[in-house]
Amino acid sequence: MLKAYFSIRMRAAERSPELGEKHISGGERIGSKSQIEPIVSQLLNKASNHPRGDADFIQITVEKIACDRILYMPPLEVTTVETASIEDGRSEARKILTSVGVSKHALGVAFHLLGSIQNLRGAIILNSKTGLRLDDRGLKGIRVSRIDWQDANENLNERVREALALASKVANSPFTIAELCWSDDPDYVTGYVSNRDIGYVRITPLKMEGCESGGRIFFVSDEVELESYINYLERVPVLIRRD
Ligand code: WAQ
Ligand code: MG
Ligand code: MG
Ligand code: MG
Repeated sequence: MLKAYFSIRMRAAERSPELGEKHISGGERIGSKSQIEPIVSQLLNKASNHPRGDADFIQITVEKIACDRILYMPPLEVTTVETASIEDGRSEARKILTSVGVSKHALGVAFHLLGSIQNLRGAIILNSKTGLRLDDRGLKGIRVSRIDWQDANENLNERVREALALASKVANSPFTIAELCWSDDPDYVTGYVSNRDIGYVRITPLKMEGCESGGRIFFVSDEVELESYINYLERVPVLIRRD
């Protein structure tokens, strides 16, 4: 019998007078039946004591996935660029994204969005040439889900492990030109740019400490088949493993 796998997802929010609902934290994991309990506990822990605030709503979803649909792929290669200032960090990110075909205009849109939105739950899909937003999800965005490492004991900290798995899944789609990310957590200033050719390029710092704006931008090609792209990101189960 094939081993059963479960998608285990968390989202935490706080009621906020200004924002209505403020996004605190989210998480997505895949595990076998015996891993459900420790994973739920890890996700609950992640939602609690969060620097974005005190969650007063936490939702955990556990859902069986068809294991014959799981795709396996290797992680992107990781490099780190340290710069002297946020300005330098962002200009490094722009330089790299330009080199893989993202237009100046699309970069302007992307940096404006990530520098101003403080309450984004998922990612924004932008046409890499026109900078037009292609998804219609507003602040919900597109949440990459059904993603994890096959082996939990990768020697990386939890945040990097999570972000690298996500970026590897995103980069694996032929429609992805590149991704730009920095955290919405006020205490985390490292971000990254990634795609299948450049790998996962961590850049630090990309934002100011104390700042709650951040998110993810997926730059896509003109050829994108939006529905199938979003279905891949949200629903196709992916386990990351080294070859
Ligand atoms: N799918 C799509 N977008 C997401 C997801 C997801 N599964 N998870 C987070 N986001 C978006 C959402 O807009 C969040 O507000 C934003 O990204 C930031 O999420 O190598 O920690 O979990 O040192 O705060 C990158 C660098 C850290 C890690 C990113 O993001 C490293 C990070 P956070
Ligand atoms: Mg989060
Ligand atoms: Mg995260
Ligand atoms: Mg966050």
